[in-house]
Amino acid sequence: MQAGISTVSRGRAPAAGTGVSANSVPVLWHLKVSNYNEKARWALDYKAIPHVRRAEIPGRHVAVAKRFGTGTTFPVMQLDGETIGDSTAIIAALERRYPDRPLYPSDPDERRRALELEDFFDEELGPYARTLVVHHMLPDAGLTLGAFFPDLRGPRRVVARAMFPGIRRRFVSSLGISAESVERAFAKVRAAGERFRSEVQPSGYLVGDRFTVADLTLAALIAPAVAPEQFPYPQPQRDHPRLAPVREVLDEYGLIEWTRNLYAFHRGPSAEIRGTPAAAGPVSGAGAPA
Ligand SMILES: N[C@@H](CCC(=O)N[C@@H](CS)C(=O)NCC(=O)O)C(=O)O
Repeated sequence: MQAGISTVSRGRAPAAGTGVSANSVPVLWHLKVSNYNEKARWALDYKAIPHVRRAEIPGRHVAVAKRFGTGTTFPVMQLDGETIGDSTAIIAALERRYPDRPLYPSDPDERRRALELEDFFDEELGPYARTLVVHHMLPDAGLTLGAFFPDLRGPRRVVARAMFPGIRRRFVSSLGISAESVERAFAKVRAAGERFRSEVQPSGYLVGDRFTVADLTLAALIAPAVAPEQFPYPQPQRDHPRLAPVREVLDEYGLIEWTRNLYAFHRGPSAEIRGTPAAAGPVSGAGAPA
């Protein structure tokens, strides 16, 4: 989504139970595995902005986002009394509030190109890369649960495994996974690969000769398929044979190596403030996977 047109709620009270004022440090409501959530996290970490993270369960997050009044998607960020519900708008707000270590180029033409590429990959790649990752994981209950519900342990994991056929159906229906949508997703990922090839500069970056929001967006959106070492949460799909068809397509365009290199050079340490109370969503009730 283009900067400036996402939903923002102003002056909302901080979520009950967070123990953190929405006016003190940024609070990121996120999903650990998700590509758009990684995009927002990476921006916070790249700029070394101390922040609090609240992880939600995939599926349950939709109700949480609705309660915030920002739409139905995560990530959602609380910053300076505003609640922002879109990764592009989150990065735009961070750029304004924390201009150091800019992700936007200072040159106006380069800036326009970087924002255009961010929007292109958000709209034309992110949802399709997600479809392919989920589709290829779903036949394997352990792999899917390990990636999407990394905090499930012991008896809760046993229950989730028993309920997995239902969980799988929810993933399929919420993402609209079918033979046609998977075929279309492969075509979209190929088209994004072509765009990458035509835009990448001799520097190795998409715009000019330094890391920008365009690089961050592309790498974050395919990170669940590439599973780079520096991804901050468990990636049981790393090198997993089930994901091989997705990796093969990305590899045709050099995107596996490019993403791994970007992560190695630019995905620095986390700026998360740890030790705050565990996730306590503004909505109670059991999570409904994806
Ligand atoms: N344009 C949004 C897309 C975010 C998005 O699609 N998030 C997914 C998780 S990866 C989601 O929350 N989906 C729930 C829904 O579509 O209702 C952004 O950039 O933040």
